[in-house]
Amino acid sequence: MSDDYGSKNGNGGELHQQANTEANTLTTQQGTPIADDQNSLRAGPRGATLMEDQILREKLFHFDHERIPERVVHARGFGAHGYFENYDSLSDLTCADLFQRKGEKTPAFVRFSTVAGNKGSGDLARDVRGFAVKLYTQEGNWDIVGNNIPVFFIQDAIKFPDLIHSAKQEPDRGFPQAQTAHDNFWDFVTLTPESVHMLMWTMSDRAIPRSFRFMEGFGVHTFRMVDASGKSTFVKFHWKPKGGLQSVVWDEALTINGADPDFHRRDLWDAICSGQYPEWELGLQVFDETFAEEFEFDVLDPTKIIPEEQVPVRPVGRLVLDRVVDNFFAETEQVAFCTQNIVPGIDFTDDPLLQGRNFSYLDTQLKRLGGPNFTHIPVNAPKCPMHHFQQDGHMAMKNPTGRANYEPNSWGKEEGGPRENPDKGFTSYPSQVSGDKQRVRSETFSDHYSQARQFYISQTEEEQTHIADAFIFELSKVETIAIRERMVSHLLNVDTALAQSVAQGLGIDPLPKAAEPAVNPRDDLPASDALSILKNGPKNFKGRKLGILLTDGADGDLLSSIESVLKQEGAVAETVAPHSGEIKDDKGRAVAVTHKVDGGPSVLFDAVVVVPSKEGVKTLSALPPAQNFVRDAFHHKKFIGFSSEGQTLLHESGIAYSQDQGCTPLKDEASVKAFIQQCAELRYWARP
Ligand code: HDE
Repeated sequence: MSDDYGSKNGNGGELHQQANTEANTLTTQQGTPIADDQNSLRAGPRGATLMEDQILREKLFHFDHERIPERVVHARGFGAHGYFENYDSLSDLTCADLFQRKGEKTPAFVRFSTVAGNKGSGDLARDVRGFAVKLYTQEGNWDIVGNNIPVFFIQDAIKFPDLIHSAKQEPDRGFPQAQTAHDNFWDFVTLTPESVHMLMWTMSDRAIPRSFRFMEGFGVHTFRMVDASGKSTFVKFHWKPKGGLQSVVWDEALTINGADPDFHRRDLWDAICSGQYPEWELGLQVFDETFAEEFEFDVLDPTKIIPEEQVPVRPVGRLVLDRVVDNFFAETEQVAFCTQNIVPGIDFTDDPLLQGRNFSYLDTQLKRLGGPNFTHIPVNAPKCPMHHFQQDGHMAMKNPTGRANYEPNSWGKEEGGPRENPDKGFTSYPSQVSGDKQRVRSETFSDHYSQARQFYISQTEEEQTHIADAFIFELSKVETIAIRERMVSHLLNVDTALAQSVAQGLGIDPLPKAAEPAVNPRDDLPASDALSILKNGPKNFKGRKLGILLTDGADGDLLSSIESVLKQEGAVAETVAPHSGEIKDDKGRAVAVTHKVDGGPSVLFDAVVVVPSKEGVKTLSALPPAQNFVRDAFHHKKFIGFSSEGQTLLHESGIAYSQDQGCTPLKDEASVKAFIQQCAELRYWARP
């Protein structure tokens, strides 16, 4: 590691650097060259270590302080750099600088995360995903700190610590980790009916995305856009993945967490490193005060959506992630998102959750990053000019020069430093504020079930089954029967069939009485296709991964066809074989093996093909992991392609492939092409 702070401050560091980098010599933090980094200083070869060893002490001191507190929520995350490209001028809506010019690119840093798990937890937990975007605009950093689900569990910030305490590991035993399948969570949410809508989302496949690349992002709250004349419009932010939506199924999630707990971070890293830059479109739902007043629900209530059928999403630009981090700690761990980081042209609303967040994020950065100068860390520093009189504090890296550190001052234009700018500067939208000071929840926030029902009826049958299964799984881990019953009593206000199937799965008989609603739920809200994942899947196999199970002597022509079709499609493949290293195909060509079969289960892939040799298939058929590879793929409704030799493995594994339209024989390039086209559907849902 080289340290160039000295040279930046112009205090003579350049000279030292020269001396040390010339020889590439290992040094202490103070720059002293180190002669021996293998042995500490001892009194004789077998004697005690000497306190005098300043090199040992410095090294251990630094090591002992490597950790900073992990985020209290969203601890597990992964970030990448990219840019936002504006499609067209939005000056009719906002004076925000980044939206003024067509084609303008604004640098961005994005961090995806789970919420409940600790930093080292698995990526495939059933959980909300954070989708936090920092836009380094020319008029300051704008953070859209959103999630992959457009609503939240609670309506008021004062309940956030309770929600998170209940979701995280229980305080006496310290488990379970990274999951909500336990009594405390379900106790809290069933006593908090405003959570019911969000629970429908977290029990859906939205909470087990296949990849960060294939999930939506939402700003959740209603924000304002303000134009140059001061006119304000309400707006909700949406990030729509160009590659379409995709989730795994629960059984896959369980296995992936063991086979590759870093599945999501590896996926993002691999995609960017191979030049397949993930992309999202930023969409706006724009509406005015009149719509807000007429809408069935309160637009300040973060447990509600505005259906896209009512207010269409207008695409305004694209977000592209094209650069991985150089250093995980420096960037992903130290990045500090703050909801209150907005820019001229963007403003808050009175959403009570957003108001609480605006206090909380700055506060948390002080705790995590240890001082008020976290904007000096490169990933947090604005990329536009900055001039202010804030000074000193821990780790101050960018220190003002000159005499003036206050204003007003009379030191003249040059020496006196920056001045406020009423024309360009941020001005809050002058919304009317009045009311009695009181602790109260607006009655317009009290319908907790109608949109939960709307979400449910918008799902395909398959997705509805997954929701019921997820409720059953989670509640089956809840030991207190009364809590399970309480959840069913809420579901009775959402959809009777859903409540019945959950009750049946839990062995609850008779059904409890429906929970007493604050206001009667409506059953006239129409289904919205935008709420289903399966109705918004990809149109091709681009960016997806094929698993190729093969052996020595595999059909080289078929392998070449697979390779070329995947390349045309923009998809990738990994190979799985009985041994590591490489295999030789029947043309003698060496093919690198990505996974030995017991370390490469089919859950890691979007579709699979089986291409062994005649001899090789005997080996595979005798290997339980190879049998599981195809059995799991079949059970998870994946598309399976197979050569004539590969068919034997399907047969030996007891798979009913012959009548199954999702199992396709591969002979030549044309059949491979047809197979990959079929794979765009991602799963053969018709499989019983
Ligand atoms: Fe957060 N949230 N949050 N949150 N949140 C944090 O900030 C908080 C909420 C979200 O990748 C913390 O830097 C309160 C909603 C994301 O670094 C903390 C409330 C939404 C991230 C915090 C909420 C989010 C955070 C923890 C209720 C979706 C990760 C560490 C009033 C719209 C950002 C940190 C990253 C992180 C507080 C509710 C999204 C403690 C008090 C709603 C994506 O400040």
